[in-house]
Amino acid sequence: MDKSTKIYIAGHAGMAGSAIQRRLAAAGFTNFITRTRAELDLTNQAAVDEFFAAETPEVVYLAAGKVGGIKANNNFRAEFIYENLMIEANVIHSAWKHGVQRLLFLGSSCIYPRDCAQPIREDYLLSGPLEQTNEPYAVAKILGVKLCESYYRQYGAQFISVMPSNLYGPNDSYDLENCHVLPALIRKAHEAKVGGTPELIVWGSGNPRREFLYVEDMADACVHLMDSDIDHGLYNVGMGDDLPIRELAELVMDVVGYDGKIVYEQNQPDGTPRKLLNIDRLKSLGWLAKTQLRDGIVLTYQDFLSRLDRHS
Ligand code: GFB
Repeated sequence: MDKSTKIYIAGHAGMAGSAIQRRLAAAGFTNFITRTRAELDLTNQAAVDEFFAAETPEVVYLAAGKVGGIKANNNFRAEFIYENLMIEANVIHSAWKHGVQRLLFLGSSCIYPRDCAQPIREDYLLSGPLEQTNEPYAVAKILGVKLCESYYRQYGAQFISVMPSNLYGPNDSYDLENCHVLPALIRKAHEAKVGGTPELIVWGSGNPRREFLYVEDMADACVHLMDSDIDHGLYNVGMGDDLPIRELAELVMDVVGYDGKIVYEQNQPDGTPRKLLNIDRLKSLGWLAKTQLRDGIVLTYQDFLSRLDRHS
């Protein structure tokens, strides 16, 4: 792909979108189009269409959306389904209408059935019922996959879908009520260490298993896919390995340097028991994740500390 290709990154301020922009910039791309939420409301169809007509991007990375951890997904069900489906429908349709050459849509591993065989292959999509805590978000993300597939099958649009496992890394949210488990544990362990608190609260039983992917690796996979000669399809991206939440908590505590006692808050939801992705499809295109979980947590904790410094 030409380094002057005009690239629109929807969601450039978020954890995933900002990592994609950094990765593209490192690869020598320079011609980015970005809009803040205040400048362009992606749930507004007319505004999105006007934007595409005026800017005519050649390539689109669709990393915008309403995201959050298990509790946010469960509590704000209407916002999660409405905002995500509107953003996807508007951006994907306008991208096709205004001649975008290639588009990458970012989803999530929660699109797959709750109790499907592990590791999860791409063709298990729609083979069973979804996990209840995030069903609205998952349905919206499935819609994105099906939009890309439909515009490819009817019009030949080169729209690709990428489903990462649980992401973590720089620029994450640390809002304890609404964020994902890994940033939550970093913040809780850090505050417990600094405050001399003897216990660390972990939601649920600690038994669910999760696969974590460092966001810079996810961005690398996206750029790799967009640079390959595939023109459509659904691709899982993950480490190929998972661990129980109780082991994750121990690992985070070790990195942070806190050795208190873990207390499980059993009235909080566990969510899906396991969602390990099969990554053979992406592997066959010559891509593998580079960042081991411990190394990624060390880097993420450094990012957390640097933001504390900036805000204090
Ligand atoms: O990361 P998380 O919120 O989302 O939670 P999901 C993962 C697991 O960690 C659950 C447990 O079993 C939580 O109960 N957990 C333990 C905690 N302590 C905490 C804590 O302090 N905060 C949080 N947040 N969890 C989300 C989906 O599912 O994953 C989204 O809701 C999306 O749709 C995202 O797919 C990647 O992995 O359960």
